[in-house]
Amino acid sequence: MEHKNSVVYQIYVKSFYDSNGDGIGDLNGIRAKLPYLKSLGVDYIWVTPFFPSPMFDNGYDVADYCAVNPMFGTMADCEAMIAEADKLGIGFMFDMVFNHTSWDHEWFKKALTGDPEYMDYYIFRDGVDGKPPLDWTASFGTPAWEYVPNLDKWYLHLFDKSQPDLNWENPKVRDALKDVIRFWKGKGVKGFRFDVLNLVSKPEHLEQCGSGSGASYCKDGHRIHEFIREMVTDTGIENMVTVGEMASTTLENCIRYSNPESRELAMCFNFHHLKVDYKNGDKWALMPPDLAQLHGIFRQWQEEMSRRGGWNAVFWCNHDQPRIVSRFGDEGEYWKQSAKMLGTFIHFLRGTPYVYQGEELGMTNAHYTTIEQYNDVECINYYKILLERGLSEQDALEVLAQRSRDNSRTPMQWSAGRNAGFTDGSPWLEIPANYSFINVEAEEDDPDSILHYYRTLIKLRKEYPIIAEGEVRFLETGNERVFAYERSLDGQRLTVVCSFSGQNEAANVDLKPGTLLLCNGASDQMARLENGTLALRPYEAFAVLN
Ligand code: TEU
Ligand code: CA
Repeated sequence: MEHKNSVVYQIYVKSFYDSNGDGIGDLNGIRAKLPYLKSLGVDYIWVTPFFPSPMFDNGYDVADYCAVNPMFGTMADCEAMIAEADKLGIGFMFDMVFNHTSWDHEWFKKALTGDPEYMDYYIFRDGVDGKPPLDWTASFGTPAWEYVPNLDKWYLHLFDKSQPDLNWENPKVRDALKDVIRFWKGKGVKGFRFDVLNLVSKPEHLEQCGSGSGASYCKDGHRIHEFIREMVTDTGIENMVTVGEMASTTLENCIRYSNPESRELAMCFNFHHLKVDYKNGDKWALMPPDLAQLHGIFRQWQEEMSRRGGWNAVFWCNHDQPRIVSRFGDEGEYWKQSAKMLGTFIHFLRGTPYVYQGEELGMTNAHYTTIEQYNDVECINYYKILLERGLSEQDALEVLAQRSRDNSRTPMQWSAGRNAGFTDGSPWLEIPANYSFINVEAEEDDPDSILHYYRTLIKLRKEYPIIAEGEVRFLETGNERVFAYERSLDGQRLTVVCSFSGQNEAANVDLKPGTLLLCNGASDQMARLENGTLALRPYEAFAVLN
């Protein structure tokens, strides 16, 4: 399958490139930067929602699935963007937010007038003694049910209250969503990303659920595989690049979602590896990453998916995650080495790698120090919750500085010029000061840059089939800070070693002499073998082919 050999680049449109000086990235901005993306070597671009939206969740609250938000451009701009990418051999993947609509969507507006046909597009229930039908919390920290006085009913929203959940039990809803896929397919889109797709099948006996996180009751629901297969086969997208965002899913389900035999999706995102620094599973409680756990998760998922025919998206970054170099790497002395090491680890794994805008530059967290600098609804809600929990303002801001989704949403750093070359106007979100040296222009000029290293990572996948197709096996290194794995194909072997440590480390890896495909230091700094033990420099990474 073609997607195994591909690399996907994710664009957060609002922060990518502003073509008209209003401080907001737009579709013509993407168009203008297509040559840059071509030079990077990526095959697909996943672009986050740019559809009409009141923007309570920055576009993940869609008011019309088949139109363009004027803030981002016009349908003509969109068509031109698709056509120009096509000429360069790059395909677009559009982001389908099908678990919920915006409350500004015409379906929901009709539902609110009491029209029974449209009320059945959503999940309305009676309350219990003036309280919501269930004591559920939504993902952004609020209750998951909202009261509508004129209907005397409550509706379910697993995210913001401006994002009412759709009722997938209603075949009219499923059919309407299929039309959206057909619409964009008709415009020449080559693939789709499905937002929180594994939450769409709600529990059969909703009223009997317990209390707690609403999403935890809805994940991988009883009709989920049926719904996905129906959507995919009815719209004829089985052979396109499709990826489902699967919140808190299981390995078992991910294999089923992505195994070609089940005719569901090409691949899945899951996030288990990005929770290893959540204290007691709480995103808003800080803890250094548990590397043993991180290793265990990768080992289990990689090996099982490989053995049983599943396929995953492999990634560190997206628009919901803090920047990886700030998180599992080092922003200081080992900024370059650690960013390259993290890229190496992901790109040689079994799966389709995703690069999130700016990751290829080693962009860092935002380092905001006041609540006014933030924009995202989730972190603004949680700031209040953290204060209610008794944290001081300073401690709450420290948590946000590490966990806010805005860390990844700061504008793309194109140059050391005004506003990092992102806009001529004033940027909608503040740009970190380090754009003076972390930017595309500077890194184009530096042969040793993170940007050039990512280019090489992407190119190697095209040159060595073992990277796309090989089996994977994790190796015991005897050091929990040093990860090693082996890919194998037709008698060939690729050994990848990555140190997740800011110190010198020793590790046991049975390394046979071979061709050094890539390493993140000067070659004389490459891992040294002493009596069968590897001596590794801080954040050292390399790959050897035998
Ligand atoms: O995210 C779904 C999701 O569960 C998260 O990644 C979520 O943002 C995080 O767990 C909160 O801690 C998707 C989109 O990627 C996100 O931007 C949207 O806000 C969300 O769905 C709702 O559409
Ligand atoms: Ca703009």
